[in-house]
Amino acid sequence: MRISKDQIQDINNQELSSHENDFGRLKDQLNNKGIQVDTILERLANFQVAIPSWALGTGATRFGRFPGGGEPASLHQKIEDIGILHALNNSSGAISLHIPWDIPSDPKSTRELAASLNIKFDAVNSNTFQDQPDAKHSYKFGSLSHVNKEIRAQAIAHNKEVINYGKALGSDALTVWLADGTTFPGQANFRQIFQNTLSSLEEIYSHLPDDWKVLIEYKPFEPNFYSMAIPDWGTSHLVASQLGDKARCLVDLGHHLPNTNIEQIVSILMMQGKLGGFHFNDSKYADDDLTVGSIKPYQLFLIFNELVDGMANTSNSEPAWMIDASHNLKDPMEDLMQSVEAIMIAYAQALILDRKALTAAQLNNDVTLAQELLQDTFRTDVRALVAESRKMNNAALNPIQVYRDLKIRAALIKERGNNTVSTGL
Ligand SMILES: [Mn+2]
Repeated sequence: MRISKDQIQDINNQELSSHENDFGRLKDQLNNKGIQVDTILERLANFQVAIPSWALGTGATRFGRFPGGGEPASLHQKIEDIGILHALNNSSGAISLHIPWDIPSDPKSTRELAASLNIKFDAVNSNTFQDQPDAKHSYKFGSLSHVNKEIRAQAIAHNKEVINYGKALGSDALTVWLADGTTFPGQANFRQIFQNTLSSLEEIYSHLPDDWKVLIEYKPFEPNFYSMAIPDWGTSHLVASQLGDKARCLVDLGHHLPNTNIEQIVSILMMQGKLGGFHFNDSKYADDDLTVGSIKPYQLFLIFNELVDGMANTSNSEPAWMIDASHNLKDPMEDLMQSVEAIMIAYAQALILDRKALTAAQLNNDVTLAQELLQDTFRTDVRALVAESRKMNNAALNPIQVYRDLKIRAALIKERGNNTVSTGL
């Protein structure tokens, strides 16, 4: 199903005068600080966050899954759902495919459908953390790091196949996240795990087209609980450096031990030109995959502060942005809209920060002023700014409200039924 610009405009019109009051006030406030509001609106409008192909269905914990109805049953239905999101929020103009959950069997028609909805193909993701029904070998004891060369070869071939699918769709990056590691001390030799992983990645790297990147994701624990093959940004950076310029690190917010200073990692990776991808989610304890900004919005702002600073002051090209969260309780579409909104708010706040004043405070060791500048920015309600950037592009002033007013979930259930199950987690 699709929604029209007219449907969105009709609902926007009911909110228009209230929005214009809010935006007018904020614009005056920002103008008084010498901030170029038009430039910021343009940057917000251009910012696109990829939706992973598996995120449109209800996720699950290891204890159970409670599907919500009307889930997309095919890749094309998933793209249609992202089309609805993008029409509503103007910031979801990309999809990130997970293979083999979403194999594009007819790339031409898939490309045409996505183009008609103004959706691009972001990084493609390989999956060697599950065994596939037709697989010759099991990944129970690892994939790219496995002690058995034949099993490594199967995992390497899978990654090359994923690159080929991505090429057919116009993607330009491969994301590799490995579940490889050990759960008990003594299970394997750390150096051997690293060397096998690196040499497997070298083979995959040699299959990358010239204008492609491979993004190396890291995670400290889970599913393995003693060691992971690529546990942290240092190992990811080591691997990416050894592979070459087309290899970059990928930061996933949930893939850090509690209280890790992620903004510092972002800053240093960008200084090195090595931050290639970014996965958004939020967490209270570990890799909880919660809605972006639902637990630690100030941390999200501090991270965006470094991302914006890095994009302005380093040669690091813009990372591939993706939401990597699981939607177990809420309607996945509503959850994704909340996540995108949180991202846009943090981005807008980072854009309005007075960076000159912050630099001056840092050079004067004025710790109090530095904190005042950051917190004053974080406490500025920029929601009207984000809404205005949507309005300028005929998207919804309030995406969730329009989604609910148009009764989109009910229409999807009517179209697809209550029992469709989306491929994915
Ligand atoms: Mn991730």
